[in-house]
This record gives sequence, structure tokens and C-alpha cells, in this order.
Amino acid sequence: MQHIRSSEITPEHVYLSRRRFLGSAGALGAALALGACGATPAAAPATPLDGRTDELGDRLNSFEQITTYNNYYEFTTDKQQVARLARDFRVSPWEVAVGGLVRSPRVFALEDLLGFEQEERIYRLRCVEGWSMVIPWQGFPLRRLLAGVEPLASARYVRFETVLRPEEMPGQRDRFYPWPYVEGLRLDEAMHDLTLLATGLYGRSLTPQNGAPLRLVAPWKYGFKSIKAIVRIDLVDQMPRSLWMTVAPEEYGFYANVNPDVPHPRWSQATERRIGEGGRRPTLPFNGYAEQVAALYAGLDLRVNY
Ligand SMILES: Nc1nc2c(c(=O)[nH]1)N[C@H]1C(S)=C(S)[C@@H](COP(=O)(O)O)O[C@H]1N2
Ligand SMILES: [Mo]
Repeated sequence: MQHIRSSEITPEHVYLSRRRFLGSAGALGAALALGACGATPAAAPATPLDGRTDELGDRLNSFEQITTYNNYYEFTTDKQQVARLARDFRVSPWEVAVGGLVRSPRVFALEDLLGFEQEERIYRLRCVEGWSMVIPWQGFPLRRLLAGVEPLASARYVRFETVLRPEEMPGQRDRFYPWPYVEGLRLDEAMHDLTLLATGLYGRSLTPQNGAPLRLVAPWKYGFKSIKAIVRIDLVDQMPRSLWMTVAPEEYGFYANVNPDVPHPRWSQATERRIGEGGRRPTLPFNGYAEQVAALYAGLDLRVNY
């Protein structure tokens, strides 16, 4: 995911121990392209799967898998260390300021957010790095929050910001990244029924490593759009510039819709590795949600607007 820096080239002993988990030359190539991002979680302890499936018949990933293999650069770029480093992250009290081009700006306390009727949504999460999971979230549609603040007619985009707490988030002391993490959606994307503000998973409160206490989930987009630990939501008239657009604009565009036909400059997006499965499976346009969301992009060239 990250822009490759010489300081991040994988030490050989780590690389060699990862290499044993890689099945094929193709997987090896992908792992090299991804640096730290391509490794299979080493013998994750088996936990019972829930047994349920998403609407495509794919089984849920286990709670263990979902909470021990994470991307959260505020803590570390090592997916298997995020849970440990985030364990003591303070998620309460918490406030989210919602403002910008709205009639009724408002600061929501976490209790207010939990007051929105919570529902379960089983969504696939497809990381731009080429792995995926099926996750049972709880939360509520973002549009219900936005309706409450009354967006002005001039609002065209929504900008999200993660908390800035370098004293608790060691990765935020790395000056390479322009913290805080910022993401954005077009207003119509933000108002879409699939777009969720998640407060929990597997029937429990969200764990720190998964973005507690509040994170976005836009399941037809690459995982990096689904920003964690949100403290600000602003309605704006210009396309927000995300952290990833700042770091590597040719690699991570604003739209970031899952698209097997548009390769990342450094790897193919045609297939993905479902965590817990061997081999790779085809990646679906819009991550399998084309029926619901393709109309949002009518007339837009998805190769240009990647
Ligand atoms: N603030 C913040 N949000 C973030 C990230 C991050 O590094 N910081 N990583 C993103 C990426 S790349 C992915 S794939 C998902 C991973 O979510 P998960 O760890 O809950 O599976 O979170 C996204 N949200
Ligand atoms: Mo990701």
C-alpha cells in the first residue's frame, strides 16, 4: 500500500519466513510488489466460524481473522501487530464534529451515535493490496447522520478525518505521512444506502484495531476509503484530497471503486486472496455491489476516475 521507501525494504529473515507461506510464483511476485502487505497470517489460531454467509454464499471470516489482520497505519504498517499496539487506545469519551456546508452543525457524542438505530450488515472488504474478508458489521447508514445536519445545496462532497493522537498512535510519529488520515466521498455516494458508519462487528463493540469507536464502511470501494476512528465529518464543495492522494496520487485515486479491469500501477486487481482460503478468486466489479452502485458512475470514465 505505502509508497516504497528504502527504510521499509523487508529484512531478509522476515522475508524468508514469509516466503514459506506463499504458494506460487505469482503470489511471490505479488508479495514482493506489496512489501509487508502480502504475507499470509502465519497459522492464525483457529476460531469457530459463524457459519453464516454473505448474499453471494461466501462464509464470514472469523472474529479472530478480522481482529488480528488489520491495516491501520496510525499504529503500524505491520498488519499482525496492529491489534497489540491499539489495545489501550482510548475510545471513550469520543466526539464527532459534523459541519461544513450544513444548516445545523452538531457535535455528536458516542452515545448519540449509538442512539441511531443499529443494524447488521454483512459486507465484503476488498483491500487494494489484493486480499479480502467477509465481515458482519453493526452500524447505521451515514445518510441518517447527514440528514440530521441538513446539507446545504452547495455541498457536493463529504470529507472525513481520523483522530490525531501521536502520543497514543506510534505510526503518527512517522512524518512521512501527512496525518491526520483523511478520506472523502461524493455526496451521492455518502447518501447511498450501502454506506455505513460502523460501531461494532460480530455483535460486539468495534475493537480499536478495526476503527473504534466509529469508522466508515463503503464496501464497493477499496478498503482504504473506509476510514477509521472518525472525529470530523465536513460537507464541502470541492473534492477532498485524501491522505493517499497526497502520498501517491497515481496509485490511489479519489474514487477507488473496486475494479478488476484497472490494474494498480504495481500489480493486477483481477484476483484477490480471501483471508483463510488457499489460492486466489476473481475480483468482482464494484466488489460484487455493481447492481446497487454502478448507476452512480454513469457517464464517468472509470479508468480516468480511478
Ligand atoms: N485511519 C485509518 N483508516 C484506515 C486505514 C488506516 O491506515 N488508517 N487503513 C485502511 C485500509 S488500507 C483498509 S484495507 C481497512 C482495513 O480495515 P480492517 O483492519 O478493519 O480490516 O481500513 C482502512 N481504514
Ligand atoms: Mo487496504
